[in-house]
Amino acid sequence: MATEIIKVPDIGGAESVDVIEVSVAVGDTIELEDTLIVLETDKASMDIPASAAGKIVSVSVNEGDKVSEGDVIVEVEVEGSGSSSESGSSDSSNTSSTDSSKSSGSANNSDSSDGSAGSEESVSVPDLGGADNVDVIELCVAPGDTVEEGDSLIVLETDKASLDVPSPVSGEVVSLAVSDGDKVSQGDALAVIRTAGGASSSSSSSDTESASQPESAPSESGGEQPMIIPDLGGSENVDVIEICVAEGDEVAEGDSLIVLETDKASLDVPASASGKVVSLTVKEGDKVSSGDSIGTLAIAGQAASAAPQKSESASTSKPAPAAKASAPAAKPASAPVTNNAEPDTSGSNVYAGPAVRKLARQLGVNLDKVKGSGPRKRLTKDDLRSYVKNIVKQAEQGGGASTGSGIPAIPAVDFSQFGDIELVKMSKIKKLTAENMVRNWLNVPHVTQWDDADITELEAFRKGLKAEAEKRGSKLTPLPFLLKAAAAALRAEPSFNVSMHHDGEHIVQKDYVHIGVAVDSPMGLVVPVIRDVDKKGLWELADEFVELVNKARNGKLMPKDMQGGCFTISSLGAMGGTGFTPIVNAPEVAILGVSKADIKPVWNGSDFEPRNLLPLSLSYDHRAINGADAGRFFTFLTSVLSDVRRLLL
Ligand code: CAO
Repeated sequence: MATEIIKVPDIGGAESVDVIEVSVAVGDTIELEDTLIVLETDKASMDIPASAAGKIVSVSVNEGDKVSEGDVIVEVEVEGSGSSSESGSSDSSNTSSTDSSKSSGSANNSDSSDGSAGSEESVSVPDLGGADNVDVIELCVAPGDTVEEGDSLIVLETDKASLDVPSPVSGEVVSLAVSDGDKVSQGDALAVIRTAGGASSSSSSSDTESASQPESAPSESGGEQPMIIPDLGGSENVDVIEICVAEGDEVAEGDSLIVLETDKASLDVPASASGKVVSLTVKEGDKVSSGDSIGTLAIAGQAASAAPQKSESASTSKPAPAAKASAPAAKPASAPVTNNAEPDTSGSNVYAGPAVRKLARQLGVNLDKVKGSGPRKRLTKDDLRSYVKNIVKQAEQGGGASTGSGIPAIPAVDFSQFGDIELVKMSKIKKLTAENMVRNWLNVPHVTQWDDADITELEAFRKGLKAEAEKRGSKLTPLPFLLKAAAAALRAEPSFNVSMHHDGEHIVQKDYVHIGVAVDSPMGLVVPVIRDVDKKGLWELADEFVELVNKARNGKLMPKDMQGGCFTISSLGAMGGTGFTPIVNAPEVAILGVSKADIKPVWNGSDFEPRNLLPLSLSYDHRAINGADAGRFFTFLTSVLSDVRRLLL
């Protein structure tokens, strides 16, 4: 049977890396690139993908193990292709190879100082991440050109990437040692640049004295050096998912500058030296590649940046800062990810694999807020899921952590510490009501006005109809009168018979008058709607209302019975109270609260007269309705209730 052993590939030189997740088990069928295990160093977590498809025969690692390049991960039974083979370790090419030893490759570069006057710098090809014989596809400068530090000298192209090689110094190009179409490797002579003086004075002077002094790093020019993305193992256009520093920040060597994320790994890019961030040219969401500059670092002391080249005391050539190469010889201000064992001091101490980070970004979750349940508090997808589930649940309950408005959550309280309690399940209607109330309360800028309607005559009229009502089998409470009066007021003051259009640009003016009435049912508060109230008589309204109330209390209301309202009446008159502020039932723009009518003395100009006063409160959406409109509406409403004959007008 054909089997294949998959080993830990090149993990950038890191040794004994923690296995934090084993994603497969014996018997699993895997596809090419499926994640086998997840590794985590101090600075990066990375998925190790399958380099073969098939059925897992054995798994050689467990969660918590430590592995290095070449260790066996799994054995896979593959279809076809005869004998057993191995993959991973040395032949794997999809992980980073941030081998800092490559950075000293400038030594064999010949001294191209031509002995002419002035400070001349010999520039050599920097570390190309291990690539050799790379095509020169463009010459960006010619002898006689003036270049600034960082300007491209040439463009190289491998089969994986094209990369600019920037000038390490400012000055005049004296000569170019390469031509278009040449092939170059690390350390090859590239150009001679006559510096303008000052900036590279230390190295320039050494040049003229032909190799008697060690080369100085470019950072010594003014103490600033670019922060360069190290070798990303061939990955290009990698997402910047986090910026850990800001301009002006002091960083210590090893501090995270930014966090990157590829499909397979998330990794911190640490500072290669201590200093102050002078400029930062990337932002979250940008894409970067190996060698890209992400800003400038003012070095605190210069020893560190000069260090990599000191050993090459015979050389006066200056390798260009590795724009797209790994672990550049000029030691830019970002170091290879896996070469730094410094603790993360960036404050982003979240341990999460790339898949978890990706999911978090898709869900808009701030990982800092999620508690990790894995080793070293590492976040798992389950942690993320339960965090999101919890938030959604609380939001659905109305008063929870997230109302979508950024309002802080009401903290959870263990009430049992104060006495006996019982948890009673909320009905669906109660939960929906809570949700609607929060939504309406937060979305609608409420204004509430109060007034009393003198219903002395109305009540006399209503009581006079009692016998007739009984005969008809009807129940005539004040509510049908309120419905009729509200319908008339909506017609008289159409600014109340509107909704805000969702485009934020329009008002929807309605030419129908459907009114909802809040009904207290055993399941919770429901609002059945009576249609065309303005076209119906009192008896019809009374009967229809009773029918709807019965349906509501028996749980028989259909969704259509509760839709299309233009205005709502909420009556607590039968229960008592002198006033309350009803919440607008959006997308309606107003609601009438009805409290308990009572006989009160009213001054008639010469005497106090006992009158039956009905306390009313009118809440409205101030986006749609102005106070003056509300005043007119309310005055009309109370006058109609005071003299129902006006309904005939
Ligand atoms: N003042 C004094 N008495 C009143 C009154 C008022 N405002 N409103 C009603 N009454 C009287 C009625 O006339 C009736 O007495 P009679 O039988 O002697 O005529 C008695 O109170 C009981 O009325 P009712 O409750 O049977 O009927 P209703 O039409 O007044 O109300 C309903 C029906 C469904 C609106 C009411 O029962 C209800 O469920 N209200 C709850 C509304 C609610 O919870 N709103 C949310 C508040 S927060 O927004």
